[in-house]
Parts: sequence; structure tokens; C-alpha cells
Amino acid sequence: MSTADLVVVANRLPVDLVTGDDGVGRWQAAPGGLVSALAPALRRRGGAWVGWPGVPDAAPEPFADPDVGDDVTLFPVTLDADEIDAHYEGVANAMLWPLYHDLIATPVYDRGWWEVHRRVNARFADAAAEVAAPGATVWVQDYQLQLVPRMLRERRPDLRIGFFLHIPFPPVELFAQLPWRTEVVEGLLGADLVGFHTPGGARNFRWLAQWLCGADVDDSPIGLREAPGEVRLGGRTTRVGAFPISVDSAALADRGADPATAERAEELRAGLGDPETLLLGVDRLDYTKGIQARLEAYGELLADGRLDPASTVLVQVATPSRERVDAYQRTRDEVERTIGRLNGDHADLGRPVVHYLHRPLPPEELAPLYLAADVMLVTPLRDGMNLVAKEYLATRPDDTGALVLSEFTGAAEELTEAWTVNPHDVDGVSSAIADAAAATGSDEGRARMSALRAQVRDHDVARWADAFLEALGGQADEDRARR
Ligand code: ADQ
Repeated sequence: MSTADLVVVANRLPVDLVTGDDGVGRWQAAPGGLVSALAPALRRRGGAWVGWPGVPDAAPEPFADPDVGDDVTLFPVTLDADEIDAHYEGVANAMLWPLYHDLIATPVYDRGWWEVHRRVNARFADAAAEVAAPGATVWVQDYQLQLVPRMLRERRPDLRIGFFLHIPFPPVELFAQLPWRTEVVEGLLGADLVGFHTPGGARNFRWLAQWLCGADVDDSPIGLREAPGEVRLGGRTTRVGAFPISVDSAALADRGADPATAERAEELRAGLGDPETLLLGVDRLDYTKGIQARLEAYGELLADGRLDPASTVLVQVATPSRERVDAYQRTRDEVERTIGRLNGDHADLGRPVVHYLHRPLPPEELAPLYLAADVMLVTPLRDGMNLVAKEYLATRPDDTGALVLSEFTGAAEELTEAWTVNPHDVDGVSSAIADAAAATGSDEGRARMSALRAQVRDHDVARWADAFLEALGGQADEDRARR
């Protein structure tokens, strides 16, 4: 089967297997920015999406899902339970994730896992090679599949191959720890275009290509959304650039402008006791997200009276994540202990200072929270981009509100009008929260929010996908015309 002119290769298919009341499993589209950004181009070109279906041993025939597109082939890659343990839980979540996020947790460099990781990457490359039409464009996504571009080029030299990394690319001194560092860089150099969220990531990679592979590189500055730099090796050129991802700004704005959303936001505030100041955190429960840092800073503000516990509330929504990995269990314990301490120290009966939900919320519940919040707290210790910050800005219908944003997120490079913080500096974070809370609705607060909202409105996820595909030499203009 060689059919698709545009192939997306990602760790997961954009569908989940859901078991109905009748006990029968059915595929259900998993909504997300990436799918909505790529679906129009995939539909137009009769494209394909190669990915793991998310459950062990699932081996369905290629199929289509109407929510993704009737003409889009979903091409499953089967993984067994041991492969999921070694490739996904092991290499992806316990080795590469902490290494690429500044060693906040200690990476486990397990050789057995790596063998499996290589085998799984080869299986994804086989699948992409099978489904791609002659001369097709293949776009490989993220850190689980860094070996795929080279493997795919070996199988199909006719293809145009792109790769995008959704997480930070680490400083070279940290990346150098990886026992398979050269293999990873060679893997990525199989692509024609390698994209990162930030110019820093692109520059780190270019430097490593020279150091580890002896590639010939240019020394162009590589700016945000500017022309990619070049890496030449073995008669081929790989371009390397910064393509900051974004959200579906128009869809979020529509939801934010819906009167039902505003009504629900009012209800939420009333249910929380109509606080003067409502602070909000929304994250996967991950040690990179700096939830503990914001809790500590909030606690100091309550303790020293800069925020009044009687009129301030923090809502922290944390999606359960990677709960089989030790470091995630420890992070959860620490966060929940701190929340208990803050409520024990500062709350009154019936008036907690922290409301905590350990579960994902559907978009129709998240949007009212974004509207209700006076200050959005985004304080990761390291984050490739951080879409929550952009969702908050895109959803709000006016220039009230405020964003406290860690300077260690990719988003901080664009969202320069936010109240930026170093999440390791508790004094700095608490001052920024207090200043942001005081400024919401003021002339300064409005001017900042206006600039931030305009930035997200003008740079949405469709523009991101277009820019990458255009740089890769695809047919982005046509895709845009038809969107
Ligand atoms: P993530 O680490 O998952 O993504 P982020 O960019 O913040 O981080 O995206 C999280 C998504 O999950 C958002 O769309 C958010 O709304 C949603 N979410 C979080 N908590 C939720 C909850 N409790 N209920 C419902 N939804 C919730 C990785 C990288 C990021 C990068 C993205 C995209 O780590 O740096 O921005 O990929 O490239």
C-alpha cells in the first residue's frame, strides 16, 4: 500500500479506544491542537496518520475516523506490553523526558530499553515507508521517534521528511550525557527540516551536529520564525529552525465569547465564595510544571499578609500523568502535602485557600475557569512551549486578567508582556503574583493583556503548521486557501 501524499508519524494515533456500556471497544477521536491543525491538510491530500493506538497488542487494520477525516488513513503500529514498558515508559518518559528537561529528575540510561526503543522506531519507519506515496511529505513528531527520520530515509530516499520536537532540546552539556547521543543526532539528520519551539534548541542541535557527526554548519543567527540554518553532511542538507507551536485561537475565542461560558464562570466564582482574587493553575501533574514552586510562593503571600486568605482562592487542576513512573508519584505526594499544609495553615471552615482537582476537565469546563481566573499561574521549571498560557489568553474575551509566566517556557520568548518569573526564585514568584493580582483591570494590566492576546490571536496553530510545511516545501499555500 503506497497511497498517502502527506503522512504524519506520531507516538499516538489521534483516537482512543473507548469501551461502551455494551462492553464493545470503539475508536473515539481524541481532540487536540495537533489534530485540528493537521487535519485540514491531511484531508485535502488523502493523508495518513501513523501511530500507536494506545493499548497493548492492538492490531487493527488501517481505518478511518469521521472526526479526523473520512479520507485520512489511520495506520496503527502495534506495541506489546514489554515494548510499552521499555520504549514508552522507559526511554521516552524515564530517560529522554528528564534529560531534555534540565535533569529535574535523574534519567535512567537503561541499555535494554534502548534496544527495544530502536526496534520500535524501526517499526514506525516501516509503517511510514509502507503508507507514503512516491515523493510524499512525511512529518515525524516528537522525542519518542527521533531515530525515525534516518531509518525512513534509508527505506525511502524519495520522501521529503520533516521532524518537530515538542519538548525543549537541552543544552549541549546535558545532552552529552546520553550514551546514544550520536545515534540520536544522526537519526534527526535524516530529516530535510528539523523544527524546535525556540531558536536556542535549534542552535544547540546545530552545534551538536558539528561536534558529534562532523557536519558542516553555517553560523546564521536562527531567529524565532526566521529562515532556518543549514547543516550539511554526506552530500545532504538538513535545515534547522524555530517554529513555536500555538493553539486554535479562533475556536478558543468563540468558546470564550459564548454567553454560556460567561454564565458558568460566574457560577464558579460564586461557588468559590466570590473571592476578590482568583488564581488558577492547570497542568499535567508533572515535575517539570513547577506546581510546587507556585504553591510555595502563594503560601508566603498568605503568610505575610500580602494576599488575604479570606478573599483569595487558588484553583489548581492537575491531570493525572505517567503514574507508573516513581518521580511522578513523588511529585504528586509533595504537591498534595503542600496543599494540605496551606489549607491547614490558612483556610477557614468551608473556605479553603486551595481548591485542588486531580483529574482532566473537558474543554467546556476549562474555558469558564480561564474566564473566572484573575491571574493564570504558569510556572514550569522547564517547558517546550506551554499551551495553557496561550489557551488562557486566547479564551479571554477582554483585557482583564493577568498571566504569570516562567521564563523557562518556550512561550516566554513570545509572550514578553507577561509577568515573567524565575520559578526557582520564591521571592520573585510571590512578588510577581502580588503585582499581577494588583494590576488586573488597571491601565498597565490591560495594556499587557491586549498585547499578549494579540500575539496569540495572530499566531495560531494553523499558522504554525503552515509555516513548517511551507519550509519543508509542501503545499501549505493550497492548504491555507482551502481551510
Ligand atoms: P504538555 O507537557 O502536555 O505538552 P502543554 O503545552 O501545557 O503541556 O499542554 C497541555 C494540554 O493539556 C493543554 O492543551 C491543556 O489544556 C491540557 N490540560 C492540562 N491539564 C488539564 C486538565 N486538568 N484538564 C484538561 N486539560 C488539561 C507538550 C510539551 C509542551 C508543548 C506541547 C505542544 O511539554 O511544552 O507546549 O507539548 O507542543
